[in-house]
Amino acid sequence: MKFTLAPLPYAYDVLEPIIDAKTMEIHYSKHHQAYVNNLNAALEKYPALPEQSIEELLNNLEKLPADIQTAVRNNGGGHFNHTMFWSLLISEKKYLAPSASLLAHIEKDFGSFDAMKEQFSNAAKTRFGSGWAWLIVDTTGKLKVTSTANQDVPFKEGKPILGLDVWEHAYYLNYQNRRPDYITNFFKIINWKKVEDNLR
Ligand code: MN3
Repeated sequence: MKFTLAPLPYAYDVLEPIIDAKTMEIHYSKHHQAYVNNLNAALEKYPALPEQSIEELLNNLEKLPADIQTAVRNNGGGHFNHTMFWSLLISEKKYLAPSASLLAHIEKDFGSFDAMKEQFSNAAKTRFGSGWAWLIVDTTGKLKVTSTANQDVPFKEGKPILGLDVWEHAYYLNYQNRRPDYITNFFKIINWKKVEDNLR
């Protein structure tokens, strides 16, 4: 079982000035690549493990040999989360707002788009240390905001459809300690079409 780093779906500088090219380059080619390498290194110890998707691995950590569970949780989570994160960012204008049906779903579960944005932003601001803020859909179809520490994926709460990396490596070159500004600007580069695809 071996995972690979998929090509970034756009150039490093395409999200400037919200996410600068240097941050994108380091984040993708160093941090994400390291998660993939470390995940593969852990799995290489057990070549007889059955072939699984990254989601299957992360949903069944307790079935893995005990000595690689933490490495797979951290690095497999890092691989899954970053792959999703890259796909959710966009500089094109046409998907920068949710469709009418997605907006209706958000309004049903949060009251308004702004209420969801506020909950999400608060989750991202108050996640202490490193982690992620999430918009998820639970098993009943309800949208919820949550956050996780480190590279944990919120599969136990539901399916993630939008995630924001709030590790300092994601924003420090450009924003230093201004995590709230990074969060505000993130909402200007969300591909809501992709969020809706994740919901289906
Ligand atoms: Mn990251």
